[in-house]
Amino acid sequence: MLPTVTIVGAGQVGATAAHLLLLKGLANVVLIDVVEGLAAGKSLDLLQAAAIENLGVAVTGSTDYAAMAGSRLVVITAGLARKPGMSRDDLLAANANIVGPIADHVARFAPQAVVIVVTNPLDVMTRLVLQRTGFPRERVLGMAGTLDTGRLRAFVAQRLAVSPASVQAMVLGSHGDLMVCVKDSIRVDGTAVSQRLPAPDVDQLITRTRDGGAEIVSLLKSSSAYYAPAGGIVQMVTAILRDTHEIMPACVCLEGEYGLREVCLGVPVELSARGVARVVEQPLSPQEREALHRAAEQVRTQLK
Ligand code: A3D
Repeated sequence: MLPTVTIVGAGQVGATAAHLLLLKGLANVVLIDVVEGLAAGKSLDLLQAAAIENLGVAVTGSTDYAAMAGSRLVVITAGLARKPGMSRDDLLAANANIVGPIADHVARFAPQAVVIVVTNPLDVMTRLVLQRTGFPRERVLGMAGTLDTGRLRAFVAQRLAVSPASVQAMVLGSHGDLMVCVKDSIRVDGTAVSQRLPAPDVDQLITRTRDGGAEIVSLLKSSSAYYAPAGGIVQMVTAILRDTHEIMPACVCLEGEYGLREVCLGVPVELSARGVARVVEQPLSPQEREALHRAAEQVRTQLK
């Protein structure tokens, strides 16, 4: 029997992630949204899309948080998204008021679930969910690093006209201006990117990655990105449901790793059936380490 994944927030990111999960035949999906009829309507549409693909998956939609009972994973995509001119931090107060109560519902109805937080500002919301659920840190993760890494890999692959499958990278830190792109981690067919591109070109691709969300917001105007964010969610969900032990970046509460404590930040983690099997300490240059600590300071300030 397929496991159940609940997605709270049936908007652009949530519904797209549901679609991808179903098409991959990974899970049955429960969609929950406060807007009457939205989750129910989208789940019917998704059920029919799955039938066209001959997939016998279950999809239901509800306004009732109790519908998440028995879920293996809960993904939180509820909340406001950015509009042009807004930073992710502008969403802080409004989204904390949405995500806090949702975390209480998760603790009540899905006490054994692994939670993936997506709502922005991501690092602060992940910490909020960790505190409000009281779950161990292994079971509360934030999704941003898989998205940011995907963006960087896309730009490098496009620039060099190679397959993204040939490009490895690791983007850490905070989801925003203080993201930390580990330059030594960028490799093309196993070779350091510095051997394929001049340093200013690499820096330009890193800057475009950092501003990747804003670039899309300025084009779409009425919403932020959702296809690649949904892909980032499904990459993490796949590793957890299939117990792959893959290493990928995720936002997790640090307990001494990288010299940081009691702050949620993007770092490489090994993902398994129980969530985070291990935080991986990747070698960083002094500048990258300092940038990670600066990101931690900013997240702490926002938390206050
Ligand atoms: P949107 O399409 O507006 O969907 C949000 C949905 O949440 C709407 O359908 C709302 O009705 C619903 N909602 C609001 N309050 C509640 C509630 N209390 N319970 C259940 N549902 C509720 O936005 P979106 O899908 O584009 O983005 C959702 C969130 O994800 C935003 O905060 C974005 O900033 C964030 N986001 C994060 C990333 C990261 O990489 C971290 C990427 C893309 C979007």
